[in-house]
Amino acid sequence: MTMNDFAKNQPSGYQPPKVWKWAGQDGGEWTSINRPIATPTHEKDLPVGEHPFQLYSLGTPNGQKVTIMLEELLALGHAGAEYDAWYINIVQGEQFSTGFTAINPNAKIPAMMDHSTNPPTRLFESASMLFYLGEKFGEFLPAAQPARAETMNWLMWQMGSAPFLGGGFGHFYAYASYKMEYPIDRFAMETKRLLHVLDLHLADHEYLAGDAYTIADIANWPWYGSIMNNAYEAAEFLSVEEYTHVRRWTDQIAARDAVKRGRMVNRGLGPLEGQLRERHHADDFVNNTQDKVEARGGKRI
Ligand SMILES: N[C@@H](CCC(=O)N[C@@H](CS)C(=O)NCC(=O)O)C(=O)O
Repeated sequence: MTMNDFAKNQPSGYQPPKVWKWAGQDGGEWTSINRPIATPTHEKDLPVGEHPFQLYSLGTPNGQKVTIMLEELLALGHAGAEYDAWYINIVQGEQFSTGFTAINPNAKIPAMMDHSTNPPTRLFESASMLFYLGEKFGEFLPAAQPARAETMNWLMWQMGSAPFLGGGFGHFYAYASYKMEYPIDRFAMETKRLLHVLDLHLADHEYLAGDAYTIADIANWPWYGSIMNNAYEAAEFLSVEEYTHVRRWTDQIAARDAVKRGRMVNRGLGPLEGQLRERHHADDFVNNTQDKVEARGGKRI
């Protein structure tokens, strides 16, 4: 370890103990769900609807990737992509049930089952789901090289970079219970570098893998598009409008109907008419948005 001036540590004088112990440490807004262990907290089976795909998720950027992909496939007429989307409240720890961790041992949304296979196939990690769906339906994943490799390059780039945006920048800038200059500087620097990587690439590519819209765009848009649109209320802080090509790509993808639908599914924040907590039928976008469900005293139709 590098030598340091303990008086400058935070809190002042802090020295890491020899062995770290769990003592309910402050994790800002996420304190109640942070745990250093991976065992489930409670017994509970998950509901199963009638469609081939059963999605257990929440409308965060990682959740939106999958609902956008499913809505894009349905828009192309792939009835086999019909799905039930169940709402998992991660703040209340619903991801730690026995039913959920049987699908995703990592206890994070999204988790999904494909019941059209025998036995059913479990899916965890959003990129794994996008790749699985892209292969299964032969869509949004180019068959020919080099476009296929380029799609996978940008898909994996998204998976590697998102923790710096969310767990890094978002956590320290927006969620931590007090502001610390060092991590905010470190992760703002990295977030801006990642935006610049994207901007340079999109300057001469319409989409991430080239001319065609692919799972690489579907994975990246919920993260980088939301940063462009003031996620963590940090658009000004990060000077996002410098990234003009990312702005063009963000707005172009946001205009797609399947994207507009996909980002409503399992959403628990924002205007009630933009939240479709559970999705079981295409009609739910008309009948069961949260404003209408609440006006009926919680009843779905
Ligand atoms: N690499 C995972 C990340 C999933 C993830 O971080 N999910 C978050 C919400 S966006 C979660 O479930 N957090 C709950 C927890 O940490 O307990 C993926 O892309 O699927």
